[in-house]
Amino acid sequence: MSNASTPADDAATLLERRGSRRDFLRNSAVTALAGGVLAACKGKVPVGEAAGSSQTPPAATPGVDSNVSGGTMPPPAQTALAAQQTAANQMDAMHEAGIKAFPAKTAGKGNQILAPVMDGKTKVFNLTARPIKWENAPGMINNAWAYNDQVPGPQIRVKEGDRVRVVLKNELPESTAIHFHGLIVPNDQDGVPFITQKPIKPGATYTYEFTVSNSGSHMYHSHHNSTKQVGMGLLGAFIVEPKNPRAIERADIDYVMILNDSQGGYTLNGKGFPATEPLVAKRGQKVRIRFMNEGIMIHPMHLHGMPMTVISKDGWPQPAPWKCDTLNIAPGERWDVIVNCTELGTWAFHCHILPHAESEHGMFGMVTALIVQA
Ligand SMILES: [Cu+2]
Repeated sequence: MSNASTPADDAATLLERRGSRRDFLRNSAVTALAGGVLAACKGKVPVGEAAGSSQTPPAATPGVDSNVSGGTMPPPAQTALAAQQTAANQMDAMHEAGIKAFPAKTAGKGNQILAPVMDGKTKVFNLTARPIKWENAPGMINNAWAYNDQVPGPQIRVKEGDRVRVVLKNELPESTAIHFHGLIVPNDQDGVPFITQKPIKPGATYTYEFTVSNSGSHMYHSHHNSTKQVGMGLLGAFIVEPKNPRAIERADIDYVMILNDSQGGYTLNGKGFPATEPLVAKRGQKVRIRFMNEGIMIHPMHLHGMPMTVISKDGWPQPAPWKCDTLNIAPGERWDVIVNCTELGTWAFHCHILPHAESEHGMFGMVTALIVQA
């Protein structure tokens, strides 16, 4: 007889693992919630027991398996189960460590709002593109190309009707150009080398200027050698607030979530879990999330606990708002949703292409959480 466990053993073990995993996620999410970085949440959500404490395997009694009801088990099977439990404990410890580290501190923060310099009534945004080092996840420091030393680049936020000037200084080792993705601009401001302009050479400065006519969640990014340049970080949000907002657009919290999947790995706003930023709201608040995909893959973003109401696609109002819990964000797309934060707790929020979010080593990449506090 081999040491391999029977199908029945496997099923029982699997069920136990699933149960432990549910407890683990629930307990550790709350543990993370109660942790230092989110100290403000302390005491507002019941704190469960530490996840690790439930992972201790039962004491071994030769020939008796306390986890399989009503049965005795020959010694070889018992040995196999003990080995499985040891392996499970090791795997679970890695998962727990990742959750407990969330939200982990890393150097650098992208998507920070860039204040314009006023030139008369024109809002001037100065950008410098250059190579930097960027910490995508704790200890994971990659070469990046960035606008103003941020990945994503600084957030440009203007109002419908504004006159905008973007001045780009190229300190990259190759030519570049900026495309204003989603904005309706004069053709010669569209930022595509050899279609609407010459490439901006290393060391050169180039000026774009236009009046913003369509509101919504837009982007700016390189349109030159773009697989590399956008993949390395030359991208950012370009938000245009409408002159006359719809009632459904009113939100207490406005959150931009830029997805990317290239040189820096799977990231939300330039960071992979556990260095991603949680969304924190009070119960009853409305959160607006502006999804933007600057990557090369689709990412179905799934929010646990509460539906998302889709209000806009690529900046354009939807004919009627519609609800979902998983929203596929394709490259280049922007989707605006409203989450009515009705349910207390820490809710996982992640890409549902699972290899973008979790491995045997635990969660990574496109994972964050919506934390709803009392
Ligand atoms: Cu994904």
